[in-house]
Amino acid sequence: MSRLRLDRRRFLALSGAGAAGLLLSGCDAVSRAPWFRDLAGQTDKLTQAAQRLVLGPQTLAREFPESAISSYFRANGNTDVANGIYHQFARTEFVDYPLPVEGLVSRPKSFTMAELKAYPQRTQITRHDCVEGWSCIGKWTGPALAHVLNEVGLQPNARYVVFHCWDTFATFSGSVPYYESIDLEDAFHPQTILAHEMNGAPLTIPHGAPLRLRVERQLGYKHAKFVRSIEVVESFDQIHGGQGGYYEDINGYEWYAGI
Ligand SMILES: Nc1nc2c(c(=O)[nH]1)N[C@H]1C(S)=C(S)[C@@H](COP(=O)(O)O)O[C@H]1N2
Ligand SMILES: [Mo]
Repeated sequence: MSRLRLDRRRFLALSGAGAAGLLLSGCDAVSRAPWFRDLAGQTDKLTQAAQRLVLGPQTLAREFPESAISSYFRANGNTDVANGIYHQFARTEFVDYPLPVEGLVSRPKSFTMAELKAYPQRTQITRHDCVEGWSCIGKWTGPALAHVLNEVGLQPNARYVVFHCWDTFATFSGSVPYYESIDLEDAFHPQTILAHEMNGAPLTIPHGAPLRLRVERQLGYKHAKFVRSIEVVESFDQIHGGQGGYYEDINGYEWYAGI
């Protein structure tokens, strides 16, 4: 994840001023910028492939002892949902909450919370790293996403798993929903869970009740809160801004946000 960002406008200004040599010398800030890689005809797969070459596909994110759990875990991004249907579910502690899983699956299905809780549960104490520069350690519990995907069965052309969320952000082009996506390698990773508990208690609304993704090898913005539905796709070109996530579309954040 490049923390040093240079936007397109500034880059063009720089190169206009004769600083194109910067580019040829392979300046890191420039060559790591997402728009530059697109410009160069490459994609996020570069980062992804490089990280996986070094770490191997099944590397686990570090897990911590109970004593390391942060006494205060910051809630970030949207901490509530402006949607009446969502709040109807909230009023009854989400007992009737449905989780539809659709798209390139063989048996589309709407899961109940009871079904999700009936799968083997995984509990993991991990560090959440936000791109803004803060971290907190928390304990998360939920079924591996793999159980859900195996139940619905993936079609041969399935490549990405998209998480549509209940909350929205106001942008210049109107109100847009939060969403995120991951590839199948992360989707089937053992630490990728649909968490319904945080620190041993049901997930609170600020932290994404009743279900939020934990995808532990990536930065905070990939961890979709308030998951409303899951869609399996071959490409996310046709979904919202086409970059695979809200922050990817709006802020140019990298799709693969490896820590
Ligand atoms: N639906 C939704 N998911 C989201 C966000 C959001 O605004 N809406 N913010 C993201 C960001 S930037 C971070 S750091 C984490 C914050 O999770 P927390 O509130 O439990 O700390 O959620 C991520 N997932
Ligand atoms: Mo974040």
